Amino acid sequence: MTPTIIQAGTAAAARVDQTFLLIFGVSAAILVFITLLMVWFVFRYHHARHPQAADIRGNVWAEIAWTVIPTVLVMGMFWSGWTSFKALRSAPADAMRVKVTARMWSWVFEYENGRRASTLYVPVDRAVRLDMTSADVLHSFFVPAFRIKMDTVPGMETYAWFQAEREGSYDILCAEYCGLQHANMLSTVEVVSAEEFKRWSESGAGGDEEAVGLLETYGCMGCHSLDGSEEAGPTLMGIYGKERPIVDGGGTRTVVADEEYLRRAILEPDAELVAGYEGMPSYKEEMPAEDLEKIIRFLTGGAARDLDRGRSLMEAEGCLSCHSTDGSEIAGPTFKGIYGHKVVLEDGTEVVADEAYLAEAIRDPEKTMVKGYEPIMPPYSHLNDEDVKAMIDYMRSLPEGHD
Ligand code: HEC
Ligand code: HEC
Ligand SMILES: [Cu+2]
Repeated sequence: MTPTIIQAGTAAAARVDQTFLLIFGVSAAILVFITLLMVWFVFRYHHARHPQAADIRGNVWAEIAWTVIPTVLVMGMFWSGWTSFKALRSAPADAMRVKVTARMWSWVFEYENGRRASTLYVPVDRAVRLDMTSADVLHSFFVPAFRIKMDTVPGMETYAWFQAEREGSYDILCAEYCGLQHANMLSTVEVVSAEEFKRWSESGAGGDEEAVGLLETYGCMGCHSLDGSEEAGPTLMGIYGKERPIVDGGGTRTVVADEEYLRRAILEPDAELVAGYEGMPSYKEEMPAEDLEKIIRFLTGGAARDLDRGRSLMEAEGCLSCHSTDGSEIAGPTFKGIYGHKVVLEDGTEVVADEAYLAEAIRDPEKTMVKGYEPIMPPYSHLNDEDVKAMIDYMRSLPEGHD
């Protein structure tokens, strides 16, 4: 196995690496020096060569050397450690601020203009300060490429900062075991150009014009509309999060159009054919990854998102890390078919999941404990009526028996 070293993505990360290499280098040199010295002593002072033990006392030069050299080395390591620690902890005052909320099992990033997302978009070459907290238990925000790792603590604010030097996508992990889906508490930092970031944060989508340009260039618009009208292919308006009927043997099955689905629809259209349509050409060979990402970002953002506000809210609030929309069980009951369904509560009573019940279940989950589940759902009392309604509307759009 070859060890992979993730290239440092910030100047501060490069200093952390420097400190690490310095301490490692000094330790390795001392190890080699002491080992060789010991071997030499064993050889040199073997009793065959050195039958008479000598009593040597006092050597000013040796004492100076073994005091000064270690002091210099230790101070050097301390200096390097201290300055790189300072670089990691001193966020510039003019840094862009993003609020980070960790919860089981997702990250929410909230920008100064109120925009929320579950992926951290930031402009390149701009300092970003993250003010972090947790909505439930301890988590730890970890970006290996930036060498930052900071606990998020309920009821307390912690911070971290970075200034990315290169555009690209960097992993975010949770580094504090936080329950069942801990390993899936993943996201990314998307470092984009200043212009692209501006467009993303203002329009709600990453580079709409550019993406529409791409849809035209690749000929997608010849078969797909963005305004709801049907052409040779289904409209792409509001496609994100929609349920799609996919041909399966003689019948159809339902797939929710998430990011992966959209990617597959473009790269391997034959694998999942939308019922009622002829096939579509594959773009696997001709579309570079960056164009694909721009199109996906467009299809999953902005206008498309507004049409499926309920779903995107639930994504941003982390509901979908505990609740599925396809009937499978995660940590909580699935949302599929939940609306109008009979629910058995912990005390044995039965209720029908109408709007009032669902709203209460979201805002005050302890009051409506469903039988057979752990009381791990955090209260969402901060959501306004409109947001709750949007979520419930989305649940209503997931009727049972559409597999
Ligand atoms: C020749 C016409 C044609 C072209 C060109 C075309 N598509 Fe399609 N597309 C279709 C048809 C027909 C379907 C439905 C059948 C299927 O699932 O393949 C479809 C399905 C899709 C879906 C899934 C839609 C859904 O309702 O679930 C997406 C997403 C999509 N296309 C995106 C694109 C993109 C992006 C491009 C350009 C890069 C493109 N298409 C180019 C005809 C086309
Ligand atoms: C940490 C995991 C977790 C998160 C995050 C979470 N839930 Fe839950 N949820 C649960 C569990 C477990 C239950 C069942 C126990 C209970 O009733 O509290 C539940 C119950 C519910 C119920 C009642 C379900 C039923 O069958 O009656 C609704 C509605 C609900 N959640 C909606 C939401 C919404 C909306 C969000 C996001 C705003 C959300 N949940 C976030 C774990 C979670
Ligand atoms: Cu966690």
